[in-house]
Amino acid sequence: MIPRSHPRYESLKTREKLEKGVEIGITSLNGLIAHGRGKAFDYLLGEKTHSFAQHAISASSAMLLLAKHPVISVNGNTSALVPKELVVLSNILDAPLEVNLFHPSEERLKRIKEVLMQQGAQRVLLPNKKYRISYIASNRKYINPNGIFKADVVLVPLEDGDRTEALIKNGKKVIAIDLNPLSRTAQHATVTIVDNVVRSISHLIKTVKKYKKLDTAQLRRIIEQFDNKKNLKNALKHIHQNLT
Ligand code: PTJ
Repeated sequence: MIPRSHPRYESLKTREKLEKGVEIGITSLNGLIAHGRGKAFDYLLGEKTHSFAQHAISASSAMLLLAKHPVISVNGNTSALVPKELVVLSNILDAPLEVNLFHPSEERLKRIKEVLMQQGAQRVLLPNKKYRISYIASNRKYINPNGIFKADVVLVPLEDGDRTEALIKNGKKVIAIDLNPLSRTAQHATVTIVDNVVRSISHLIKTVKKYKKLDTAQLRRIIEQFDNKKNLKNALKHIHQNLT
């Protein structure tokens, strides 16, 4: 049990959630390594949600609200870290959750679905081996015909590098949440939220709720004003300033 007074309480609680994820069979061991990599970048970012992340969250919210078929992709890390928040977002957007794993495991797919259903998810889709996206060799190529197959916008919080590029080549818009602004995912996404998923997901929920009142023209303007390359440069500038 981690005492609340511990100066690294939040960080240690997050680590504990992933350990539990491994114990209950939803997170892969590789997920722990991925977390460590993310954490290093989080230190460099000062463990805060910065204005560049807020800008990306605004653009993402507008994009998700304008989408015809938005889909939220879930993996072993996000299902352990923010399952409830993913379900809330899915319900507000009426967007299905689709479990998509890099490290293939039928057992993990089932368990992650159970965890999301326990949190009140209405639609949790699993990959169907008859459907796939092109330009990708890994297990992530398999998709669901009612989810990513017909999606125009896919939210991919925290994942390995090759799928974002493939999704874009398959004509999808991709919103990524990634602490590493240099990762392939971050560099290739349509919108990149450089922030910890643990912090940014609640900001995303809040902004989507707020923007639900806006009309199409207002939402389009928010997207038009956003420049992902410039925003990524700001994230890197911030890391550089922190280091010097
Ligand atoms: O459950 P699976 O099999 O689908 O596997 C999921 C992982 C995450 C293990 C898999 O996709 C993987 O190996 O990913 P990578 O290549 O380690 O990339 C993960 C990316 O997420 C890295 O760029 C990390 O910096 C970033 N990251 C890690 N933790 C967080 C994060 N970004 C945002 N919030 C985090 N908490």
